Order: sequence, then C-alpha cells, then structure tokens
Amino acid sequence: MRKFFGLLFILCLSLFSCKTDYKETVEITLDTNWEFKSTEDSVWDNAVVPGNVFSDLKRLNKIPDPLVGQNELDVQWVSEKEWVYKTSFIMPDSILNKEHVVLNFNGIDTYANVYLNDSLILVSNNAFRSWSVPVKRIIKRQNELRVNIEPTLRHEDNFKKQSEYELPEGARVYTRKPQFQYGWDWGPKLNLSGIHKGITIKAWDKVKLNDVYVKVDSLSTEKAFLEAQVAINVHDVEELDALLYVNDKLITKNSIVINSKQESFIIPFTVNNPKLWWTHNLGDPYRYKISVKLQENKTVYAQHELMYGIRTVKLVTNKDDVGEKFYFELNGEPIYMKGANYIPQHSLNENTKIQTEQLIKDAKKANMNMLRVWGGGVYESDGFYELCDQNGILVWQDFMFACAMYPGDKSFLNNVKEEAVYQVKRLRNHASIALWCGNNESSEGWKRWGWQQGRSEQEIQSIWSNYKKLFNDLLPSVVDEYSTTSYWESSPKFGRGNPNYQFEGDAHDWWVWHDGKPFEHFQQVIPRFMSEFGFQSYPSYQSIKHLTQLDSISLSDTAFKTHQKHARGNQLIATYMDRDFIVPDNDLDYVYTSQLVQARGITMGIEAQRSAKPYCMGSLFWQLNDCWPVVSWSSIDGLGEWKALHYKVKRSFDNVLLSMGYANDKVVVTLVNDNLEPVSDTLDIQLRDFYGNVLWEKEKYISVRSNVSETIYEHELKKSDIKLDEVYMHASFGNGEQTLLFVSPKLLRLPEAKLSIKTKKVSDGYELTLSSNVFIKDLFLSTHVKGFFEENFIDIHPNKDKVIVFKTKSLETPEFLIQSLNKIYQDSLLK
Ligand code: BMA
Repeated sequence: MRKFFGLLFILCLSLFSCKTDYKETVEITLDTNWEFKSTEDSVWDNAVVPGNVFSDLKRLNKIPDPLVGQNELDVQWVSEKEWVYKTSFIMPDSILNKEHVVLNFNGIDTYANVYLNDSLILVSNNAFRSWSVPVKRIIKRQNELRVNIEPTLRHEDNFKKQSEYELPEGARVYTRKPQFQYGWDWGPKLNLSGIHKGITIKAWDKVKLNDVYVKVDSLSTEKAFLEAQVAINVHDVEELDALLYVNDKLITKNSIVINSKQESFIIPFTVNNPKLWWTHNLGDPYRYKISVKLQENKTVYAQHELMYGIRTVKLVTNKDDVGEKFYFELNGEPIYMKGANYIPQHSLNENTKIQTEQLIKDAKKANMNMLRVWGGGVYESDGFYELCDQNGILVWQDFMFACAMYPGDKSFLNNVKEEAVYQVKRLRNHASIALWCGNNESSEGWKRWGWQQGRSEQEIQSIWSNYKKLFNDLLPSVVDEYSTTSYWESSPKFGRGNPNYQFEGDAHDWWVWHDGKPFEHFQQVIPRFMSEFGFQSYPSYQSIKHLTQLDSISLSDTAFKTHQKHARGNQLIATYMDRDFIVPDNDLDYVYTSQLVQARGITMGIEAQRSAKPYCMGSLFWQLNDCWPVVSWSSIDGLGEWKALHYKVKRSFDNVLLSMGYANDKVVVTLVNDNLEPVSDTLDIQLRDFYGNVLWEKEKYISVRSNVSETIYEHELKKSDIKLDEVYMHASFGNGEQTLLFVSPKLLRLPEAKLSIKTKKVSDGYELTLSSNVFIKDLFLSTHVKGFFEENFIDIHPNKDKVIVFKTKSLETPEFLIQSLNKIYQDSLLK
C-alpha cells in the first residue's frame, strides 16, 4: 500500500514559486501498477500506460516486432481481441479531502468501458478526444481502475448493419481513430488498442483554472492589443483577483466578481513595441512568457503560464483574373510556404521526444517553414506544436479525415464536435497553427474516384449532404467559435482531373507518379499552392538491413517486399529510373539511384513552383517522414536517415534560390528571393567541361527586390556550339549555387574520376576533404558507423577541394563507401 505514495507525482501548479501560501490544485498521474490481458486469458501481465497492446506484447516477447520482416502479417490477431487494463492505487488525504476530484483520460484508443471500483464511469468511442469524469463520490482510499477495450471491428460491424448503405473506403470511417492504422500505401495495417495518452486525477477546493486562451485583437509596430480569455470552475468564492504578467512583469490586475460555478472572463492587455513571431527563414520566432494568476487577497488559487508568439496569420483566397489566389499572410506579409506533409512518426507510437525534436530540426535544416499534419494520421502531441513554435515552422493542420466519406448521423456528428472543440482549444495558443483543413482528398475522391458509381440518387444526395454537414457546417463553425485560425474545407480544392486545379485553391498533383507523367510535367503545370506532389524511393541501407534483419542489402528478400505498400510502387520507380538514369544491376547502386530519381523529380517541381511566385505560393511535397522502414515518398526514412531528396531540397528551399533552365538555345537564370528585403551580389556563371576547362564566363552585379521571383540573366547558347553531354553550366550568387545539365543524367558522358579523400578526426566526428581531377556528379558517402553527413549527394568540381563533416559519437573507425554517377556510367561502358 505504502509503496504507492512513493510513486505519486504531485504537481505543484505554481510556476512562480511554491512558497506562496495558496490552495493548490493537486494533480496525480496514474502511470504505474498497470496490468493487462486479453479477456480470454486468466493471467495478467504488466503493462505500460500510456501505451498500447502491441507495444506491451512486443516488450514481453509475446509477439515479434511488427515493424520488421513480415511480422505485420503474423500479428493481426491482436486487433481482433478484447483487452483489459487495470491498475490499483491509493489516494492520499491531499486528494480525498478536496471538494472536487476529477479523473482525466487524455486518450483512449478507442471503444472502452471504464470502471472505477466497479462503477462504470465512462464509455469512450473516440481516440482523438479527452474525457473528464467527476469521481468525488466514488473514489476511496484504495481504488481499482479497469479499462476494457473492445475490438473496433465489433463496433464497425454494428454501424454497418445500422447503415442503409456502405460508405466509400470501408469500415474505418465509423471509428474515430487514426485512419492509417487500417493500412495505407506507405504504412502497415496495425490497428492499435490501448490507453495511448496519460490518465490523471485532479483535485481542488475553490478554483480550478481550465483554460487560458491568448489572442491578438490587433497589431501594429508600436502596439499589440491582446486578450487572455480565462475559463475556471469555482466553488464558494465571490470575488477573485486576476493578475497577468508578461515576461514576469505584472501588466494588469483585475477584480473578477464571480456569478456562477463556471466562470469565464477576459483580461485585455497591451504589449508595446511587440517583437513578432516569424517563421525561422524570415526572422526570429520570438515568444513571450505570459502568466495568469488567480488569487483572493494573498491566497493564490491557480496559475498558468504559456509561451506565446505574437503574430497574425491568415489564408488569403481572393479572386483574381485567373481564378483564386491561395497564400498565407504572416504579420501582413505574403509568405511562400516551403515544406512537406507529415505523417505519424511511428506505427506503434513509440517515437521518443528526442526523435521528434530531431525531425523538426531536420525540417528546419532543409529550410522548410511549413509542415502539413495530414488528415489520415493523428493530431500531434503538445510537444510537437511546441517544437514548431520554437523553431519557427508553421503548421497546416488537417482534421483527421482522409480519403473516404464519413457518416452524418447525430451521434457521429456530436462525437466529432467534441473532438474538434477539444483539439481546436488545445492547439489555439500555438503560434505555429496557420490553418485548419477539413479533410484530405475526401471531396476529390467523391467527385473523381468513382465512389458515386452504382448508387441511387437518394444515396448520393445523402452522402454528399452528410459531407457538407461535417466539412461545411460543423468543423468551420467550431474553428470560428474557438479560434481565429483560417479554415479550408478539403485538400485539394479540386482533383487533378478538374482543370481548375491549376487556377484555384491548393493542388495535389499526382500526374507524376500515379499517372506516370514525366517529371517535366511539374514545369508545365503550376498550381496556386502545391500541397501534395511526390515520388517514392528506396530507404537508406540502414533501414533496409534493419527491416530485412540481414547484414547486406537484398532487394529480392521477401520481407523487403512487404515493406512496399503501393501495388505498382517498385515498377514505377524502375520506369522513371530508366527514363533519366542508367539502371544499375547491383542492389547498392539501385537504392542510391532510386533516391536520385526521387530528388530530381521533386526539386524540379519545387524550383518551377517557386520561380512562378507569386502565382504559386507554396510547395509542400509528399512526404516528410515514415512510420516504419519502408519504400515510400519520404525524404527522411523510418530510421531518421536523410535520403538524397532531403539533402537536395535544402538548396531548393533556400530563401535565395538560383534556378536555371535551357530551352530554345537559351539559358535562363531566375532568382527567387523569399527574404523580406532586397538582395544584391555578383552573379557568376561559367560554362565548363567535365575536366575543369572554363569555356565561357560572365560576371554581373545583380539586385533583386524583396519577396519576388525574377529572371536575372539570359544567355544565347546554340546547341550546335557545344557537346551537350560533356559540359555543364555553373552559377553562383552569394552563398547559393546551381548546376545546369543540358541532357538527362542518363546521357552524360561522365569521366572516370581520380578522387582523393583526406580524413581528419575532429571533436564531433570526421572531416573529409574530397578532391577530384574531373567533375563528379552526385557523389554519395555512406558508412556502417552510425552518424550524420552534413552534406551528401553532392557534385564535386574539378580541382576544387570539398570539405564534408561526418558527425558521429561512435568510437568505431568508419570506412567510407563512395558512389557516384560517374562510377555507374563507367561500369556500364564495361558491359
Ligand atoms: C496522397 C496522400 C495519401 C497517400 C499519398 C500517396 O494523396 O493524401 O493518401 O499516401 O497520396 O499515394
């Protein structure tokens, strides 16, 4: 009994000083003593909460790791069973003596009956909601909490039986849980159950502070007018003082007269000469510390502190001559959005805080200023948005609906309403939240994927009217009532089958990949905002070895094939590779080349879209990350390794981008300047052969206005005057550079290189100095030692040293493997 006291985690909610004499709210986390079993078993095993059944079984060696080999197929039985979790705990007097005791469930996945001391206190049916249950009358000194989790299938079957028709994309639409867990074209089918977020007990006497919502009313360089909306529960209190501090300085003190048990009030306040929050590429993501304290005389009842970025952000969609604009305005400035789509980081939710930190840092390193949290995944943890706030990255947040039509009955809509209110309120203080979007591709699917076929007119009307209830009424009104964030019904606005997709709204351009169009399509069709476009590649050598559990790379391994979820995936990679690259016949080079294919296509798209600014105002590629090791569209793989794409988008997303094209005997140099101030520097262009001879050169001082894309130089160059397959154009401007090839990589006559590598041990790894007698295209370094190459997949210019840092904490001495397109071309000559 006694041992539990040691495990209690009592939070003193005072963020100023615990010495103040006040009647604190006491909070305890119920994260110990948990056990679980299937309802068919009699033996209990220890469990981890928060967690899930798969992770528990894996930890106990009762199932193999579902994310490696073909194990996914062998563990499907887990989702079909009913599971029960229980814990026993002792309540200290500090809780029992309080006037109010509330049990909070921050996330249960999904259909559960919850019993406290044999009283049914909660029936849950939504993994995206939190639940608060008053338990003062039930809670005792010695308690047992039991959570029975039923398989989703049982409920989905019932819903199906009650429904007059089947909805497109199957039973998953009935269950409010991450939709990708039912299997996706990049993810395994692992339908989790469990208590996936923490359970806490909160106890209080007189005042409980429920929420502080800070919002910007108006903004100028001299003043930010803000308000803090405070929501509290009160008991036996008539008047309170509300104190508001900014960066620890007392700004206002108001006296609040209490009229009811649930009170909410507004504290208006002003910040002079505000330092605004900016995305990291345009300024400092500065945040103020804002604190609210509630007290009666000198007794402090509750306090709350948050880090708050002062900014305004909105989506602008005014009509124009062509169609409709689509851009984000941050602090009154139109901003080009550069980034990627984000999916859950781990199929079993086992990603650590450090891994999330790393991923956000990696996004920032690659010059991304927006991530789209995609609707088939999860509303991310508070920590995720906190990291985006800190790092100056905006978030396009989908509601969790994807690629399907959803029910519209009252109980489903009420359930979604609770979910939306909870999530919008939870995230509204984050400076990073730029947009709430209703769903991913549901509207496109309904209009263009044949979902209406074979249905009666009545059914069609009913499904579409339910869609409208959800995405045109319910969700926008929740966003409007509880936040100042813009709302967008569906991503994309039009499917690519509708020609309007180029002129209005955001676009998902899958002509490349799904429809097999060549990458050059990205240069020909440019939408107003590209919110999805992508191409698959094979993951890193480390990921392939990990998932096959082999010491060497084998692409024919059957386990490896389970980790490609797109039916035509490998074939499409092969087809595109053959168009532009020599197809290697060994697995190592094949993996390397697949990554170059992906990087070529996506950077081609990004550069065309950015050059078309301000017509196009965003490039978010599909997809940033993976939820397991897999062949997919990601730029960072399931083990966190950067693919060629991630290295290469860093340059393509740079604030100042030099872009070059060659058509009709003319080289055109474009400069995209995303900075909010002009840039000037010397543009240096050289036509070189692969041996370092400069065939032509030009230097010119260039100035470009702020926030524009401009053609800065044009040069006549007749095809007949050069050997297109033996020369390249190199341009530099400030720190930026660009290489233009005149033919596809497949046709380059790349010479054999004499490469010298000098390796020097430095404090955090190794410094490699590379130099070559000839031009080397896409040199790739890898090693068996765990670490990170600061740069990779680079071009080496003749007789010019290139220094690359390999960061590692390992004590092992690395051996470096080197691959390049020169080597692949030279090998092909020997065949
Ligand atoms: C997009 C996404 C996902 C999918 C991806 C690749 O449209 O919304 O549904 O994984 O395409 O097919």
